[in-house]
Amino acid sequence: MNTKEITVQRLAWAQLDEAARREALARPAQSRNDELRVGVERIIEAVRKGGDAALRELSATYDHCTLDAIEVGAAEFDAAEATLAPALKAAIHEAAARIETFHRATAPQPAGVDTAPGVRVERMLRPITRVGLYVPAGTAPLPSTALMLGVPARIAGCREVVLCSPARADGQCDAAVLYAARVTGVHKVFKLGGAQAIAAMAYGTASVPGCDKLFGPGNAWVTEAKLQVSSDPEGAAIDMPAGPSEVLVIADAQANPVFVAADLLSQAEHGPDSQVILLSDSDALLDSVEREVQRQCAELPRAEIAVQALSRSRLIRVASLDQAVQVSNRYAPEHLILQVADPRALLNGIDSAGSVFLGAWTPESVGDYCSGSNHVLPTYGYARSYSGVSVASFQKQITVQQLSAEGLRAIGPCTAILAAAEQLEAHRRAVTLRLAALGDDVLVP
Ligand code: HSO
Ligand code: ZN
Repeated sequence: MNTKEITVQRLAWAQLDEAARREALARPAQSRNDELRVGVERIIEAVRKGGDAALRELSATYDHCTLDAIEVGAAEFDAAEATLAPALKAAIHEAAARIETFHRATAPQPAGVDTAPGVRVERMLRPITRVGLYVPAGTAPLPSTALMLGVPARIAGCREVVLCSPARADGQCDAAVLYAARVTGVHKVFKLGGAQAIAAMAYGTASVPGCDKLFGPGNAWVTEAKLQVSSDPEGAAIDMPAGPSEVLVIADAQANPVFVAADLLSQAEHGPDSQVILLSDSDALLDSVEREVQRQCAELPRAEIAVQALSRSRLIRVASLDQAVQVSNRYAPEHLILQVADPRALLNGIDSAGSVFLGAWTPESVGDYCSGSNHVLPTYGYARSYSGVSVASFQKQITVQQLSAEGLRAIGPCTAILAAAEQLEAHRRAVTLRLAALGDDVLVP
């Protein structure tokens, strides 16, 4: 394709006023329009009322496939496996092993401490019982997402792990997605996509178990459905609000423009609404990356998608790398790449980002697949307040406390005084009548 028409906006941060700076870091608008909202409401309603029959109808309408069984059976897993190249199967195992290593090492640990003599306070961890994983399979099926969700769910020990991924028109799911799901030990896989998959996992049908929490990326319909079921107490919790994928690269004069351009394009090829931003203190680097992006983009099979994403992307000249860090924190990118001479020197200043990639030899793709970190990350500025998926996302933290008589003597008066201040007399008495039973003079008010 002719990629000469690629125009990436060039800006100089110092010359922008506040409104222009806001505009420069604005994400492509996510329209939560009425059509989408009402369309998803209808699908959820249909699944709640019609169960499996509704799922078959909706799959015929939206995925153009006729489903006999909604659940993937053992023979289908075997058939899928038989079609895969040995190298791909080995890569899936290799990636799963490193994802497991990192997620085990970073899993929360139980904790306990005496906060006063005779006052023991502990935190124990329990898996969320039933979890639902969504693996998209639109223009690019993502077996890696099955690994990123299935591995931490298994480490957490979730009792029922359900996975949905849309079937193609031939009624089958992507073979690599099925293989990856099996490798992670997911319990049940369903050939379902879109809002109907989310509705099925949130409310349950005869075939699909209802789940306590739903995970994974998806298109606007999936995202809207996740938002709707998460605001219904009878629905399900969700991992995070999701938006289109994005990357912000900070590069200095010594950065290799070929590498920088490749990283920008690897994010741009995800979808037309993906966003890529480059910040540099070097005009020469910005020039050469712009040329490289044109050159490399022309060679990509998904150039058309990348060109659309690039049309909303920005190359921004900053006065210094410190200013680049400030701009990055303000944007709060899903992925942050630091292609600078001393990336660790910038790391201390980073406050908000989903995942950070340091130096010339760390393409973002390795985090997408197999370095071990998770690729389900907060987008759209949610990195200001959310973290990526981890083992903790699949767990509940339950606190436990036990006092001896000595412990109650130590902290009972503090409780009683605070309860009196809040005029909650029953709270106060729950303490004072015990202290009286211990034979203590109850001097607290
Ligand atoms: N970069 C995507 C994840 C992904 N990339 C999957 C390739 N496959 C969002 O973090
Ligand atoms: Zn990616």
